[in-house]
Amino acid sequence: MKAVDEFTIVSNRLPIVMHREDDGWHVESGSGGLVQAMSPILEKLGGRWIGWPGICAEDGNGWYPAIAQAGAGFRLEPVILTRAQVDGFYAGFSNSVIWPLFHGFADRCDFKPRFYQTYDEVNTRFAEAIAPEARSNDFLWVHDYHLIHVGQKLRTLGVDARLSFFLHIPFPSAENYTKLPWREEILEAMLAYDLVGLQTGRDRRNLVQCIERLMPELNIYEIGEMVVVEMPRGSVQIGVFPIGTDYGDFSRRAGSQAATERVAELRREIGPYQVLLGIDRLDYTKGLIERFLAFELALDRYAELLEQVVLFQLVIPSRENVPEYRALKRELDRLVGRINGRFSTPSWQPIRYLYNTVSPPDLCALYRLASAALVTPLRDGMNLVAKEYCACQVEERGVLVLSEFAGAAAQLGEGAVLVNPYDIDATAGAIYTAVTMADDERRRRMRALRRRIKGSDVFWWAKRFVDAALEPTLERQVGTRAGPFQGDSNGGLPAAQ
Ligand code: GDG
Repeated sequence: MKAVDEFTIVSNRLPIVMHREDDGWHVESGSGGLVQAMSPILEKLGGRWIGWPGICAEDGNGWYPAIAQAGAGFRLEPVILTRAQVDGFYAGFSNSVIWPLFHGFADRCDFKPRFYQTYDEVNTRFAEAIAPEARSNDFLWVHDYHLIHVGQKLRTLGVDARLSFFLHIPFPSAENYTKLPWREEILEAMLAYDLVGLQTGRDRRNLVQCIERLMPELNIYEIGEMVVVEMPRGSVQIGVFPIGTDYGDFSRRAGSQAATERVAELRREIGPYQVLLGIDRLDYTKGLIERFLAFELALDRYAELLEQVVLFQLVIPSRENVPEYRALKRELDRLVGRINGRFSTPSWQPIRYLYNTVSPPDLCALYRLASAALVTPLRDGMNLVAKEYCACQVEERGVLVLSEFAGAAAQLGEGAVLVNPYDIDATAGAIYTAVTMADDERRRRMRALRRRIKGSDVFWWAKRFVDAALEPTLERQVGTRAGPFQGDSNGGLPAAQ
């Protein structure tokens, strides 16, 4: 394997949250899937993390000393953007074009040309921040849909390090992707990396179909676990790398004495009911409306659930400056009010709804306490909540109700109760199945899920990705025959993808 001088992680947000108080700026560690996944790895390996700190050029630079002191075992390098850049790049192109399109919601896209221009400009800013310190032997790993163009910009700036990219969200079908006015530009930018990683085999099939359709002159074939696309400057590998969670940490925390005490406290606060748990960022892709409707239908249909179950739904505030998200929040508030109004009794309220974040210890205690987790997104790259829930189920009594449209379903389909979240009727039935499932079946399913999640945790994921980037299939397999791309590979992973 090639020696690496330095690891560099690049993502839209630095893994911190900054806030100003009377005595100056303060830094806290951030939340979200990417932070959960990357922090332990960089803490272990050292290096630098480059990203936007969440504050704008207009806020002055009094925050700088606070950032310089933060970062556990790695350097944090902020990319400063103006408010207008953040608007066009983050709220605009990233979250009003790529996010909806890649999750299959083309009619929610706002294809304003100025959004794309700002996206391109901000990606250039990122590349300019990275390039001066980048060396040939560095490992540069760019994350997610906000920064697809960074690799191409780095090449233009003469950076010759190996460049890798991982897409945390789904890659859409060619039918949806080709609606994008900048479809060639985005695809060309993805093919400027040496390695492109996707969450599932389905995402990779979609990407390859888009390349075949929009760039028919390119040669595409399969070697080992990788799909290889030959580009004029060299070949690009496209791999399937389902992201995992830090299983060991979650299960240790959930099994601790502190968690046992917190579970008992929560039990006293919530009451003697079976807890159905939902934990999601505020987002229309997470299927929250459909989930509440399914829960309402279950209460209507199965009288034995009344005064027996509580849906504990935590919604994490997110993207509140995007109008779509504000409208979704209003709709959720209305729906929760209606359902609680319809079914509550003096001693029981069917939905406990928190629009907030909780501390990591509380998160683990909730995961351990819940009889079932409702993870029912309409589309999701992976969904780490599904995996964290199982990691924390140390007593192996919980049931995972999982959408077939979450990337996690490709790995966890056998142990989970799979649902089509658009089918409100069937989801209501799945809720009933979960609540009434016999103990031995719960244990059998949860044990299988935990084994699977433990064996493909976040460190397994990162190692597979880094190995693939530093020792590409083409070098590892000199002499083996390459086959044409068949379109049905699951990337060498054991489960159907
Ligand atoms: C993207 C993709 C993909 C949530 N609430 C609290 C809290 N969290 C943490 C969870 C979990 C993370 O946030 C959410 O991760 P997800 O995977 O569910 O979703 P996205 O944020 O949309 O992430 C997704 C992921 O990237 C990784 O590739 O799986 O498909 O959309 O880790 O634990 N943490 C704390 N308090 C909370 O209140 N401490």
